[in-house]
Amino acid sequence: MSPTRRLAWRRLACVGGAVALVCAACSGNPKPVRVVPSASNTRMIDTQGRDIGTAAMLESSSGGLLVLKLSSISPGAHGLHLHASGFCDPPGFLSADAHYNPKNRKHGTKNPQGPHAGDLPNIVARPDSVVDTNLAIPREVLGHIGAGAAAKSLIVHAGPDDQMTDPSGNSGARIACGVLQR
Ligand SMILES: [Cu+2]
Ligand SMILES: [Zn+2]
Repeated sequence: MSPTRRLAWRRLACVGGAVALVCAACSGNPKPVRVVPSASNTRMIDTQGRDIGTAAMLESSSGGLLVLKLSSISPGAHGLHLHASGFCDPPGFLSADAHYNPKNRKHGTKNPQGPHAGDLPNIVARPDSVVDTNLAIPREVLGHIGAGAAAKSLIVHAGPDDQMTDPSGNSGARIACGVLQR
């Protein structure tokens, strides 16, 4: 690689904190991180259909990193899941369907019969109602997110997910949604 190209790559790889974090995480591994096209930049909406932030997926050979930036989320912990259908119709987001669950498991990482493939860790909104977090998405789950009919929805719930109670961890209403595709 020429010095010029190397410099260009370094500039590209270090745009934004999230990408820089990926750089740091794989500093012992020379494999480049592929940043997927803008189609994966998901707009997140609330129950009134208002734009409240974005979810972007960065991919590497080991899986995905979901970069989530939201505002107007009540402070504290909130359940977060991949739901089976790529539809976000407010106000109830019921068209998103149930948690993505191709292996017919029960809900929750603490459930002996779980989890659903779409079960993700709780996210925490700060006192200023902002969520700014990065979540690892296992490669096998990432592989199930496609375009069109294979899109999935990312749903934020009103309360925390107990990672045990079927089917949704007692996490309450669906308060934000975005369609993930890649
Ligand atoms: Cu959910
Ligand atoms: Zn679940």
